[in-house]
Amino acid sequence: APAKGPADVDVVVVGAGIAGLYALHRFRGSGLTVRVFEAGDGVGGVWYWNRYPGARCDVESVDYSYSFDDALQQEWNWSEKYATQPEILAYLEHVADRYDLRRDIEFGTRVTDIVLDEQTLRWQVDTDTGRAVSARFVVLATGPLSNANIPAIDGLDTFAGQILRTSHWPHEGVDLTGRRVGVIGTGSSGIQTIPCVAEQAERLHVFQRTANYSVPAGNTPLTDQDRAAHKANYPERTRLSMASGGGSPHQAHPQSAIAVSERERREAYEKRWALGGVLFSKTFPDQLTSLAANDTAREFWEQKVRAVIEDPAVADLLVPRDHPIGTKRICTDTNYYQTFNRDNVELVDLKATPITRIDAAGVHTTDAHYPLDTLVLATGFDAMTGSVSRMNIVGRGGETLNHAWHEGPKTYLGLGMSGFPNLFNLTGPGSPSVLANMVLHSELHVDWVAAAIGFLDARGAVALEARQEAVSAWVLECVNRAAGTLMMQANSWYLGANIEGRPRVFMPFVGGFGVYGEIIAEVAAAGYKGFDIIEA
Ligand code: NA7
Repeated sequence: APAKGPADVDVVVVGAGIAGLYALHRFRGSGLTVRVFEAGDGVGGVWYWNRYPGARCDVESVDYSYSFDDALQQEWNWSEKYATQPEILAYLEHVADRYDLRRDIEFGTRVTDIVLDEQTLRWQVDTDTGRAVSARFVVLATGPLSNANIPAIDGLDTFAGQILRTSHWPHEGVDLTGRRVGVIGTGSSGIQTIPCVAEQAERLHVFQRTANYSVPAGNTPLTDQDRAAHKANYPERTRLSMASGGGSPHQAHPQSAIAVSERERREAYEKRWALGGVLFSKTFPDQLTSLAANDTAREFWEQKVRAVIEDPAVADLLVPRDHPIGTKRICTDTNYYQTFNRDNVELVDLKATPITRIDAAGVHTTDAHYPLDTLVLATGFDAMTGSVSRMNIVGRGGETLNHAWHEGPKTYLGLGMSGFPNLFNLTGPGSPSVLANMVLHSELHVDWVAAAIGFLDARGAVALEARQEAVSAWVLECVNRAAGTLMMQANSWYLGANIEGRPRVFMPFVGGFGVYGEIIAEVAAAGYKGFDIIEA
Protein backbone atom coordinates (compact mmCIF):
# COMPACT_ATOMS: atom_id res chain seq x y z
CA ALA A 1 0.00 0.00 0.00
CA PRO A 2 1.23 3.51 -0.72
CA ALA A 3 3.19 5.04 2.14
CA LYS A 4 1.65 7.78 4.22
CA GLY A 5 3.91 10.69 3.32
CA PRO A 6 2.58 14.15 2.53
CA ALA A 7 0.42 14.56 -0.61
CA ASP A 8 2.08 17.79 -1.56
CA VAL A 9 5.42 19.38 -0.94
CA ASP A 10 7.55 22.24 -2.17
CA VAL A 11 10.24 20.05 -3.69
CA VAL A 12 10.48 16.47 -4.86
CA VAL A 13 14.04 15.21 -5.22
CA VAL A 14 14.54 12.06 -7.28
CA GLY A 15 17.43 10.01 -5.93
CA ALA A 16 19.24 9.79 -2.58
CA GLY A 17 22.81 9.67 -3.81
CA ILE A 18 25.42 12.35 -3.24
CA ALA A 19 23.41 15.11 -4.93
CA GLY A 20 20.02 14.07 -3.57
CA LEU A 21 21.19 13.88 0.03
CA TYR A 22 22.67 17.34 -0.04
CA ALA A 23 19.62 18.69 -1.89
CA LEU A 24 17.35 17.43 0.87
CA HIS A 25 19.53 18.96 3.56
CA ARG A 26 19.92 22.29 1.79
CA PHE A 27 16.29 22.77 0.75
CA ARG A 28 14.97 21.72 4.12
CA GLY A 29 17.38 24.18 5.68
CA SER A 30 15.73 26.99 3.69
CA GLY A 31 12.35 26.09 5.16
CA LEU A 32 11.00 24.12 2.20
CA THR A 33 9.08 20.87 2.53
CA VAL A 34 10.98 18.16 0.67
CA ARG A 35 10.34 14.55 -0.30
CA VAL A 36 13.02 12.30 -1.74
CA PHE A 37 12.17 9.15 -3.68
CA GLU A 38 14.89 6.55 -3.91
CA ALA A 39 14.68 3.25 -5.81
CA GLY A 40 17.25 1.56 -3.58
CA ASP A 41 16.66 0.45 -0.02
CA GLY A 42 19.37 2.73 1.30
CA VAL A 43 21.16 5.99 0.58
CA GLY A 44 24.25 6.34 -1.56
CA GLY A 45 23.20 5.97 -5.21
CA VAL A 46 26.16 4.70 -7.23
CA TRP A 47 27.89 3.79 -3.97
CA TYR A 48 24.89 1.81 -2.84
CA TRP A 49 24.70 -0.33 -5.98
CA ASN A 50 28.28 -0.77 -7.25
CA ARG A 51 29.58 -3.16 -4.58
CA TYR A 52 31.91 -5.22 -6.71
CA PRO A 53 35.28 -6.23 -5.24
CA GLY A 54 37.84 -3.51 -5.87
CA ALA A 55 35.32 -0.68 -6.27
CA ARG A 56 36.89 2.62 -5.33
CA CYS A 57 36.54 6.25 -6.24
CA ASP A 58 39.16 7.68 -8.58
CA VAL A 59 39.05 11.07 -6.84
CA GLU A 60 41.03 11.40 -3.60
CA SER A 61 38.83 10.76 -0.58
CA VAL A 62 39.70 14.10 1.02
CA ASP A 63 38.39 15.88 -2.07
CA TYR A 64 35.45 13.52 -2.57
CA SER A 65 33.78 14.91 0.55
CA TYR A 66 31.07 17.48 1.16
CA SER A 67 32.37 20.96 1.90
CA PHE A 68 29.14 22.52 3.19
CA ASP A 69 29.84 21.91 6.86
CA ASP A 70 33.29 22.24 8.35
CA ALA A 71 32.23 20.23 11.41
CA LEU A 72 31.52 17.28 9.12
CA GLN A 73 34.91 17.62 7.45
CA GLN A 74 36.65 17.80 10.79
CA GLU A 75 34.98 14.79 12.35
CA TRP A 76 35.16 12.33 9.44
CA ASN A 77 38.36 10.29 9.08
CA TRP A 78 39.16 8.83 5.69
CA SER A 79 41.37 5.78 6.01
CA GLU A 80 42.91 5.69 2.52
CA LYS A 81 43.96 8.11 -0.18
CA TYR A 82 41.33 6.61 -2.51
CA ALA A 83 38.33 5.39 -0.56
CA THR A 84 36.72 2.03 -1.18
CA GLN A 85 33.03 1.70 -1.95
CA PRO A 86 32.19 0.46 1.59
CA GLU A 87 33.93 3.46 3.14
CA ILE A 88 32.19 5.98 0.85
CA LEU A 89 28.86 4.32 1.56
CA ALA A 90 29.58 4.48 5.31
CA TYR A 91 30.36 8.19 4.91
CA LEU A 92 27.07 8.85 3.08
CA GLU A 93 25.15 6.86 5.70
CA HIS A 94 26.86 8.94 8.35
CA VAL A 95 25.75 12.11 6.55
CA ALA A 96 22.17 10.79 6.35
CA ASP A 97 22.18 10.10 10.11
CA ARG A 98 23.99 13.24 11.15
CA TYR A 99 21.50 15.53 9.39
CA ASP A 100 18.49 13.32 10.09
CA LEU A 101 17.79 12.94 6.37
CA ARG A 102 16.05 9.56 6.31
CA ARG A 103 12.75 10.84 7.67
CA ASP A 104 12.11 12.60 4.36
CA ILE A 105 13.31 9.81 2.06
CA GLU A 106 11.00 7.11 0.77
CA PHE A 107 13.15 4.11 -0.09
CA GLY A 108 12.30 1.26 -2.44
CA THR A 109 10.29 3.75 -4.47
CA ARG A 110 11.05 4.40 -8.11
CA VAL A 111 9.65 7.49 -9.79
CA THR A 112 7.81 6.55 -12.97
CA ASP A 113 6.05 9.73 -14.11
CA ILE A 114 6.59 13.45 -13.61
CA VAL A 115 3.75 15.39 -15.26
CA LEU A 116 3.16 19.13 -15.38
CA ASP A 117 -0.23 20.63 -14.63
CA GLU A 118 -0.10 23.65 -16.92
CA GLN A 119 -2.82 25.50 -15.02
CA THR A 120 -1.12 25.46 -11.64
CA LEU A 121 2.46 24.84 -12.86
CA ARG A 122 2.74 22.05 -10.30
CA TRP A 123 4.24 18.67 -10.99
CA GLN A 124 2.45 15.42 -10.34
CA VAL A 125 5.00 12.75 -9.39
CA ASP A 126 4.01 9.08 -9.55
CA THR A 127 5.99 6.09 -8.37
CA ASP A 128 6.01 2.33 -8.82
CA THR A 129 4.58 1.77 -5.33
CA GLY A 130 1.46 3.79 -6.06
CA ARG A 131 2.72 6.63 -3.88
CA ALA A 132 2.04 9.95 -5.59
CA VAL A 133 2.81 13.50 -4.64
CA SER A 134 2.34 16.98 -6.05
CA ALA A 135 5.27 19.40 -5.96
CA ARG A 136 6.12 22.91 -7.04
CA PHE A 137 9.71 21.99 -7.87
CA VAL A 138 11.25 18.74 -9.07
CA VAL A 139 14.96 18.17 -8.81
CA LEU A 140 16.42 15.23 -10.70
CA ALA A 141 19.35 13.82 -8.76
CA THR A 142 19.36 10.52 -10.61
CA GLY A 143 23.05 10.48 -11.42
CA PRO A 144 24.85 10.28 -14.74
CA LEU A 145 25.96 6.65 -14.24
CA SER A 146 23.00 4.85 -12.77
CA ASN A 147 21.25 3.04 -15.58
CA ALA A 148 23.21 -0.13 -16.32
CA ASN A 149 23.86 -1.28 -19.88
CA ILE A 150 23.15 -4.96 -20.32
CA PRO A 151 24.68 -6.12 -23.61
CA ALA A 152 22.40 -7.73 -26.16
CA ILE A 153 24.41 -10.92 -26.52
CA ASP A 154 22.57 -13.84 -28.05
CA GLY A 155 21.78 -16.49 -25.44
CA LEU A 156 22.80 -14.46 -22.37
CA ASP A 157 19.59 -15.52 -20.63
CA THR A 158 20.30 -19.20 -21.29
CA PHE A 159 23.52 -19.21 -19.23
CA ALA A 160 23.11 -21.79 -16.46
CA GLY A 161 25.79 -20.36 -14.18
CA GLN A 162 25.69 -17.20 -12.14
CA ILE A 163 25.50 -13.80 -13.83
CA LEU A 164 26.86 -10.89 -11.80
CA ARG A 165 26.70 -7.23 -12.73
CA THR A 166 29.27 -4.85 -11.29
CA SER A 167 26.58 -2.17 -11.12
CA HIS A 168 24.21 -4.37 -9.06
CA TRP A 169 26.58 -6.55 -7.07
CA PRO A 170 24.87 -8.79 -4.49
CA HIS A 171 24.86 -7.18 -1.04
CA GLU A 172 25.89 -10.38 0.67
CA GLY A 173 29.06 -10.58 -1.45
CA VAL A 174 30.19 -13.49 -3.60
CA ASP A 175 32.88 -16.10 -3.04
CA LEU A 176 34.51 -16.89 -6.36
CA THR A 177 36.98 -19.40 -4.96
CA GLY A 178 37.45 -22.36 -7.23
CA ARG A 179 35.23 -20.95 -9.95
CA ARG A 180 35.78 -20.46 -13.66
CA VAL A 181 34.93 -16.82 -14.17
CA GLY A 182 34.51 -14.67 -17.26
CA VAL A 183 34.50 -10.87 -17.12
CA ILE A 184 33.01 -8.94 -20.03
CA GLY A 185 34.07 -5.30 -20.06
CA THR A 186 37.36 -3.51 -19.47
CA GLY A 187 36.25 -0.01 -18.48
CA SER A 188 36.84 1.43 -15.00
CA SER A 189 34.65 -1.17 -13.30
CA GLY A 190 36.21 -4.16 -15.08
CA ILE A 191 39.72 -2.84 -14.55
CA GLN A 192 39.13 -2.39 -10.81
CA THR A 193 37.51 -5.75 -10.25
CA ILE A 194 39.63 -8.00 -12.51
CA PRO A 195 42.68 -8.10 -10.17
CA CYS A 196 40.43 -9.00 -7.22
CA VAL A 197 38.54 -11.67 -9.15
CA ALA A 198 41.83 -13.16 -10.38
CA GLU A 199 43.01 -13.70 -6.82
CA GLN A 200 39.99 -15.83 -5.99
CA ALA A 201 38.99 -17.54 -9.19
CA GLU A 202 40.32 -20.86 -10.34
CA ARG A 203 40.46 -19.47 -13.86
CA LEU A 204 39.64 -16.04 -15.24
CA HIS A 205 38.90 -15.13 -18.85
CA VAL A 206 38.87 -11.40 -19.53
CA PHE A 207 36.77 -10.63 -22.60
CA GLN A 208 38.12 -7.36 -23.96
CA ARG A 209 36.49 -5.57 -26.86
CA THR A 210 38.34 -2.26 -26.58
CA ALA A 211 41.48 -1.67 -24.54
CA ASN A 212 41.49 1.30 -22.17
CA TYR A 213 44.17 3.48 -20.65
CA SER A 214 44.61 2.85 -16.96
CA VAL A 215 46.97 4.56 -14.55
CA PRO A 216 47.91 3.02 -11.19
CA ALA A 217 45.91 4.55 -8.35
CA GLY A 218 48.94 4.74 -6.10
CA ASN A 219 46.59 4.16 -3.24
CA THR A 220 48.02 4.35 0.29
CA PRO A 221 46.63 4.34 3.81
CA LEU A 222 46.36 7.82 5.32
CA THR A 223 48.18 8.51 8.58
CA ASP A 224 46.95 10.71 11.41
CA GLN A 225 49.42 13.25 10.18
CA ASP A 226 47.99 13.21 6.64
CA ARG A 227 44.50 13.64 8.01
CA ALA A 228 45.52 16.50 10.27
CA ALA A 229 47.15 18.24 7.30
CA HIS A 230 44.02 17.79 5.17
CA LYS A 231 41.75 19.04 7.93
CA ALA A 232 43.82 22.14 8.43
CA ASN A 233 43.80 22.79 4.72
CA TYR A 234 40.19 22.10 3.72
CA PRO A 235 39.16 25.68 2.84
CA GLU A 236 42.14 26.17 0.54
CA ARG A 237 41.70 22.75 -1.07
CA THR A 238 38.04 23.46 -1.73
CA ARG A 239 38.80 26.93 -3.11
CA LEU A 240 41.36 25.52 -5.55
CA SER A 241 39.03 22.67 -6.52
CA MET A 242 36.09 24.96 -7.21
CA ALA A 243 38.24 27.07 -9.54
CA SER A 244 39.89 24.14 -11.29
CA GLY A 245 39.16 22.30 -14.52
CA GLY A 246 37.93 19.11 -12.89
CA GLY A 247 37.17 19.82 -9.26
CA SER A 248 40.43 18.78 -7.66
CA PRO A 249 43.08 21.05 -6.16
CA HIS A 250 45.96 19.86 -8.37
CA GLN A 251 47.07 22.34 -10.99
CA ALA A 252 48.27 21.46 -14.47
CA HIS A 253 51.81 22.36 -15.49
CA PRO A 254 51.75 26.01 -16.61
CA GLN A 255 53.16 25.33 -20.08
CA SER A 256 52.30 23.29 -23.15
CA ALA A 257 53.60 19.71 -23.20
CA ILE A 258 55.42 20.60 -26.40
CA ALA A 259 56.97 23.82 -25.13
CA VAL A 260 59.01 22.22 -22.36
CA SER A 261 62.20 20.20 -22.60
CA GLU A 262 62.12 16.41 -22.83
CA ARG A 263 63.49 16.22 -19.29
CA GLU A 264 60.96 18.61 -17.80
CA ARG A 265 58.13 16.82 -19.56
CA ARG A 266 59.25 13.49 -18.21
CA GLU A 267 59.52 14.87 -14.69
CA ALA A 268 56.01 16.30 -14.90
CA TYR A 269 54.59 12.98 -16.08
CA GLU A 270 56.51 11.06 -13.40
CA LYS A 271 55.06 13.34 -10.76
CA ARG A 272 51.52 12.83 -12.00
CA TRP A 273 52.09 9.09 -12.31
CA ALA A 274 53.10 9.06 -8.65
CA LEU A 275 50.02 11.11 -7.73
CA GLY A 276 48.05 8.35 -9.41
CA GLY A 277 44.84 8.02 -11.35
CA VAL A 278 42.76 10.14 -13.68
CA LEU A 279 44.64 13.40 -13.26
CA PHE A 280 47.35 12.01 -15.49
CA SER A 281 45.27 13.31 -18.41
CA LYS A 282 45.64 16.84 -17.03
CA THR A 283 49.39 16.93 -16.50
CA PHE A 284 49.73 19.58 -19.21
CA PRO A 285 46.98 22.03 -20.15
CA ASP A 286 46.98 21.10 -23.85
CA GLN A 287 46.90 17.34 -23.49
CA LEU A 288 43.26 17.10 -24.52
CA THR A 289 43.39 19.75 -27.23
CA SER A 290 46.61 19.04 -29.14
CA LEU A 291 47.32 15.63 -30.60
CA ALA A 292 51.07 16.28 -30.47
CA ALA A 293 50.84 17.05 -26.76
CA ASN A 294 48.61 14.05 -26.23
CA ASP A 295 51.10 11.80 -28.00
CA THR A 296 53.78 12.64 -25.44
CA ALA A 297 51.47 11.50 -22.64
CA ARG A 298 50.44 8.40 -24.54
CA GLU A 299 54.04 7.40 -25.20
CA PHE A 300 54.98 7.87 -21.54
CA TRP A 301 51.96 5.79 -20.52
CA GLU A 302 52.81 3.03 -22.97
CA GLN A 303 56.39 2.70 -21.73
CA LYS A 304 55.24 2.46 -18.12
CA VAL A 305 52.59 -0.13 -18.87
CA ARG A 306 54.62 -2.32 -21.20
CA ALA A 307 57.29 -2.51 -18.51
CA VAL A 308 55.00 -4.47 -16.16
CA ILE A 309 53.47 -6.90 -18.69
CA GLU A 310 55.62 -10.00 -19.23
CA ASP A 311 54.22 -11.20 -22.56
CA PRO A 312 54.72 -8.57 -25.32
CA ALA A 313 51.89 -10.13 -27.35
CA VAL A 314 49.51 -9.61 -24.43
CA ALA A 315 50.85 -6.07 -24.00
CA ASP A 316 50.06 -5.39 -27.67
CA LEU A 317 46.43 -6.20 -26.96
CA LEU A 318 46.25 -4.14 -23.76
CA VAL A 319 47.55 -0.95 -25.39
CA PRO A 320 44.69 1.06 -26.92
CA ARG A 321 44.99 1.93 -30.59
CA ASP A 322 41.70 3.66 -31.23
CA HIS A 323 41.71 6.88 -29.21
CA PRO A 324 44.03 9.53 -27.74
CA ILE A 325 44.74 9.12 -24.03
CA GLY A 326 42.17 10.79 -21.79
CA THR A 327 39.47 11.16 -24.44
CA LYS A 328 37.67 8.37 -22.68
CA ARG A 329 37.84 8.66 -18.91
CA ILE A 330 41.20 7.29 -17.79
CA CYS A 331 40.79 4.23 -15.58
CA THR A 332 42.50 3.90 -12.23
CA ASP A 333 43.76 0.53 -11.10
CA THR A 334 45.67 -1.48 -8.56
CA ASN A 335 47.75 -4.16 -10.32
CA TYR A 336 45.55 -4.40 -13.39
CA TYR A 337 48.24 -5.01 -15.99
CA GLN A 338 50.23 -7.29 -13.68
CA THR A 339 47.15 -9.50 -13.40
CA PHE A 340 47.74 -10.70 -16.96
CA ASN A 341 51.07 -12.21 -15.86
CA ARG A 342 49.20 -14.73 -13.72
CA ASP A 343 48.86 -18.33 -14.87
CA ASN A 344 45.14 -18.45 -14.14
CA VAL A 345 44.28 -15.40 -16.28
CA GLU A 346 43.69 -15.27 -20.01
CA LEU A 347 42.93 -12.22 -22.12
CA VAL A 348 40.43 -12.89 -24.92
CA ASP A 349 40.64 -10.35 -27.73
CA LEU A 350 37.09 -9.80 -28.94
CA LYS A 351 38.28 -7.57 -31.77
CA ALA A 352 39.93 -10.62 -33.37
CA THR A 353 37.43 -13.20 -32.14
CA PRO A 354 34.07 -11.63 -31.22
CA ILE A 355 31.53 -13.28 -28.93
CA THR A 356 28.99 -15.05 -31.09
CA ARG A 357 26.66 -16.34 -28.39
CA ILE A 358 26.34 -17.56 -24.85
CA ASP A 359 25.00 -21.00 -24.00
CA ALA A 360 24.22 -22.78 -20.74
CA ALA A 361 27.88 -23.72 -20.25
CA GLY A 362 29.70 -20.56 -21.21
CA VAL A 363 30.78 -18.09 -23.88
CA HIS A 364 31.31 -18.86 -27.57
CA THR A 365 33.64 -16.71 -29.61
CA THR A 366 34.27 -17.17 -33.32
CA ASP A 367 37.08 -19.62 -32.55
CA ALA A 368 36.53 -21.11 -29.09
CA HIS A 369 34.13 -22.02 -26.31
CA TYR A 370 34.94 -20.89 -22.75
CA PRO A 371 33.18 -22.99 -20.08
CA LEU A 372 32.26 -20.79 -17.10
CA ASP A 373 30.63 -21.01 -13.68
CA THR A 374 30.25 -17.26 -13.29
CA LEU A 375 29.91 -14.44 -15.78
CA VAL A 376 30.62 -10.88 -14.62
CA LEU A 377 29.13 -8.06 -16.69
CA ALA A 378 31.15 -4.87 -16.33
CA THR A 379 29.48 -3.44 -19.41
CA GLY A 380 28.89 0.14 -18.37
CA PHE A 381 25.95 2.49 -18.31
CA ASP A 382 23.45 4.26 -20.48
CA ALA A 383 25.26 7.34 -19.21
CA MET A 384 24.20 10.94 -18.68
CA THR A 385 20.63 10.66 -19.94
CA GLY A 386 19.79 7.01 -19.20
CA SER A 387 18.16 7.34 -15.81
CA VAL A 388 16.24 10.46 -16.80
CA SER A 389 14.99 8.77 -19.97
CA ARG A 390 13.49 5.91 -17.96
CA MET A 391 10.96 8.28 -16.41
CA ASN A 392 7.96 9.65 -18.27
CA ILE A 393 8.55 13.37 -17.85
CA VAL A 394 5.81 15.46 -19.48
CA GLY A 395 6.03 19.25 -19.71
CA ARG A 396 4.07 21.96 -21.52
CA GLY A 397 1.74 20.90 -24.31
CA GLY A 398 2.20 17.22 -23.48
CA GLU A 399 5.81 17.31 -24.71
CA THR A 400 7.93 14.56 -23.14
CA LEU A 401 11.52 15.15 -22.14
CA ASN A 402 12.50 12.08 -24.16
CA HIS A 403 10.98 13.62 -27.26
CA ALA A 404 12.53 17.01 -26.54
CA TRP A 405 15.90 15.26 -26.23
CA HIS A 406 15.61 12.81 -29.13
CA GLU A 407 18.44 14.50 -31.04
CA GLY A 408 20.50 14.73 -27.87
CA PRO A 409 19.99 16.43 -24.51
CA LYS A 410 18.92 20.09 -24.72
CA THR A 411 19.41 22.14 -21.60
CA TYR A 412 20.28 25.63 -20.52
CA LEU A 413 23.38 25.43 -18.27
CA GLY A 414 22.61 21.75 -17.75
CA LEU A 415 20.07 22.85 -15.16
CA GLY A 416 16.92 24.02 -16.95
CA MET A 417 14.81 22.82 -19.87
CA SER A 418 12.44 24.86 -22.02
CA GLY A 419 8.84 23.70 -21.54
CA PHE A 420 9.67 22.23 -18.13
CA PRO A 421 9.28 25.07 -15.62
CA ASN A 422 10.71 24.49 -12.13
CA LEU A 423 12.26 21.17 -13.17
CA PHE A 424 16.00 21.10 -12.51
CA ASN A 425 18.49 18.44 -13.52
CA LEU A 426 21.64 17.97 -11.41
CA THR A 427 25.10 16.99 -12.68
CA GLY A 428 23.77 15.85 -16.04
CA PRO A 429 24.30 16.75 -19.70
CA GLY A 430 25.18 20.39 -20.35
CA SER A 431 27.14 20.63 -17.10
CA PRO A 432 30.70 19.43 -16.38
CA SER A 433 29.08 16.35 -14.86
CA VAL A 434 31.38 13.32 -14.85
CA LEU A 435 34.32 15.48 -15.97
CA ALA A 436 34.35 16.99 -12.48
CA ASN A 437 34.39 15.92 -8.85
CA MET A 438 30.79 14.84 -8.35
CA VAL A 439 30.59 15.85 -4.69
CA LEU A 440 31.59 19.48 -5.20
CA HIS A 441 29.61 19.56 -8.44
CA SER A 442 26.49 18.40 -6.60
CA GLU A 443 26.98 21.12 -4.02
CA LEU A 444 27.45 23.76 -6.72
CA HIS A 445 24.23 22.72 -8.45
CA VAL A 446 22.12 22.32 -5.33
CA ASP A 447 23.25 25.71 -3.98
CA TRP A 448 22.37 27.30 -7.32
CA VAL A 449 18.89 25.77 -7.35
CA ALA A 450 18.32 26.71 -3.70
CA ALA A 451 19.25 30.31 -4.51
CA ALA A 452 16.97 30.30 -7.55
CA ILE A 453 14.04 29.12 -5.43
CA GLY A 454 14.89 31.82 -2.87
CA PHE A 455 14.91 34.40 -5.67
CA LEU A 456 11.46 33.35 -6.90
CA ASP A 457 10.01 33.35 -3.42
CA ALA A 458 11.47 36.75 -2.57
CA ARG A 459 9.59 38.29 -5.49
CA GLY A 460 6.52 36.16 -5.11
CA ALA A 461 7.05 34.62 -8.54
CA VAL A 462 5.80 31.16 -9.44
CA ALA A 463 8.36 29.57 -11.69
CA LEU A 464 11.66 29.69 -13.54
CA GLU A 465 11.78 28.28 -17.05
CA ALA A 466 14.67 28.22 -19.48
CA ARG A 467 13.99 30.12 -22.69
CA GLN A 468 14.17 28.19 -25.91
CA GLU A 469 16.81 30.53 -27.38
CA ALA A 470 18.95 30.21 -24.25
CA VAL A 471 18.78 26.43 -24.57
CA SER A 472 19.77 26.55 -28.25
CA ALA A 473 22.67 28.87 -27.51
CA TRP A 474 23.92 26.69 -24.64
CA VAL A 475 23.69 23.50 -26.69
CA LEU A 476 25.75 25.21 -29.40
CA GLU A 477 28.24 26.48 -26.83
CA CYS A 478 28.73 22.94 -25.47
CA VAL A 479 29.11 21.48 -28.97
CA ASN A 480 31.63 24.14 -29.98
CA ARG A 481 33.70 23.70 -26.85
CA ALA A 482 33.85 19.93 -27.36
CA ALA A 483 34.76 20.41 -31.02
CA GLY A 484 37.82 22.37 -29.90
CA THR A 485 39.15 19.31 -28.04
CA LEU A 486 40.23 15.78 -28.88
CA MET A 487 37.20 14.41 -27.03
CA MET A 488 35.25 13.80 -30.24
CA GLN A 489 37.90 11.30 -31.36
CA ALA A 490 36.78 8.53 -29.00
CA ASN A 491 33.66 6.37 -29.07
CA SER A 492 33.02 7.15 -25.44
CA TRP A 493 29.96 7.10 -23.24
CA TYR A 494 30.39 10.89 -22.98
CA LEU A 495 28.98 10.79 -26.52
CA GLY A 496 26.46 8.05 -25.90
CA ALA A 497 28.50 6.01 -28.38
CA ASN A 498 28.25 2.84 -26.26
CA ILE A 499 24.45 2.68 -26.52
CA GLU A 500 22.75 1.77 -29.74
CA GLY A 501 20.34 4.40 -30.96
CA ARG A 502 21.69 7.28 -28.88
CA PRO A 503 22.58 10.31 -31.02
CA ARG A 504 26.30 11.04 -31.10
CA VAL A 505 26.47 14.26 -29.08
CA PHE A 506 29.19 15.16 -26.59
CA MET A 507 27.07 15.62 -23.47
CA PRO A 508 29.19 17.18 -20.71
CA PHE A 509 30.28 20.83 -20.71
CA VAL A 510 33.98 20.53 -21.41
CA GLY A 511 35.03 24.11 -20.58
CA GLY A 512 36.08 23.32 -17.02
CA PHE A 513 34.42 23.17 -13.62
CA GLY A 514 35.64 26.59 -12.46
CA VAL A 515 34.62 28.31 -15.70
CA TYR A 516 31.21 26.66 -15.52
CA GLY A 517 30.75 27.78 -11.91
CA GLU A 518 31.45 31.37 -12.97
CA ILE A 519 28.96 31.16 -15.84
CA ILE A 520 26.08 29.92 -13.72
CA ALA A 521 26.87 32.43 -10.97
CA GLU A 522 26.80 35.28 -13.52
CA VAL A 523 23.46 34.10 -14.86
CA ALA A 524 22.02 34.15 -11.34
CA ALA A 525 23.54 37.54 -10.55
CA ALA A 526 22.00 38.95 -13.74
CA GLY A 527 18.51 38.03 -12.50
CA TYR A 528 18.51 34.57 -14.08
CA LYS A 529 19.32 35.78 -17.57
CA GLY A 530 18.02 33.33 -20.18
CA PHE A 531 15.19 32.13 -17.94
CA ASP A 532 11.60 33.34 -17.99
CA ILE A 533 10.45 34.36 -14.55
CA ILE A 534 6.80 33.47 -14.41
CA GLU A 535 4.90 35.79 -12.12
CA ALA A 536 1.77 34.78 -10.22
P1 NA7 B 1 32.50 1.61 -19.31
O1 NA7 B 1 33.66 2.48 -19.14
O2 NA7 B 1 31.43 2.06 -20.24
O3 NA7 B 1 33.04 0.18 -19.76
C1 NA7 B 1 32.19 -0.80 -20.27
C2 NA7 B 1 33.01 -1.91 -20.87
O4 NA7 B 1 32.14 -2.95 -21.31
C3 NA7 B 1 33.82 -1.48 -22.08
O5 NA7 B 1 35.05 -2.13 -22.03
C4 NA7 B 1 32.96 -1.99 -23.24
O6 NA7 B 1 33.68 -2.22 -24.40
C5 NA7 B 1 32.46 -3.28 -22.66
N1 NA7 B 1 31.27 -3.77 -23.34
C6 NA7 B 1 30.03 -3.22 -23.39
N2 NA7 B 1 29.21 -3.98 -24.12
C7 NA7 B 1 29.94 -5.03 -24.55
C8 NA7 B 1 29.64 -6.17 -25.36
N3 NA7 B 1 28.43 -6.34 -25.88
N4 NA7 B 1 30.63 -7.06 -25.59
C9 NA7 B 1 31.85 -6.86 -25.07
N5 NA7 B 1 32.20 -5.81 -24.30
C10 NA7 B 1 31.24 -4.91 -24.05
O7 NA7 B 1 31.76 1.33 -17.92
P2 NA7 B 1 32.40 1.21 -16.46
O8 NA7 B 1 31.32 0.77 -15.54
O9 NA7 B 1 33.61 0.40 -16.47
O10 NA7 B 1 32.83 2.66 -16.10
C11 NA7 B 1 31.93 3.76 -16.19
C12 NA7 B 1 32.39 4.94 -15.39
O11 NA7 B 1 32.11 4.72 -14.03
C13 NA7 B 1 33.87 5.22 -15.38
O12 NA7 B 1 34.33 5.92 -16.46
C14 NA7 B 1 34.06 6.01 -14.10
O13 NA7 B 1 33.77 7.36 -14.30
C15 NA7 B 1 33.05 5.42 -13.20
P3 NA7 B 1 33.72 -1.09 -25.58
O14 NA7 B 1 34.63 -0.02 -25.07
O15 NA7 B 1 32.30 -0.60 -25.75
O16 NA7 B 1 34.24 -1.80 -26.76
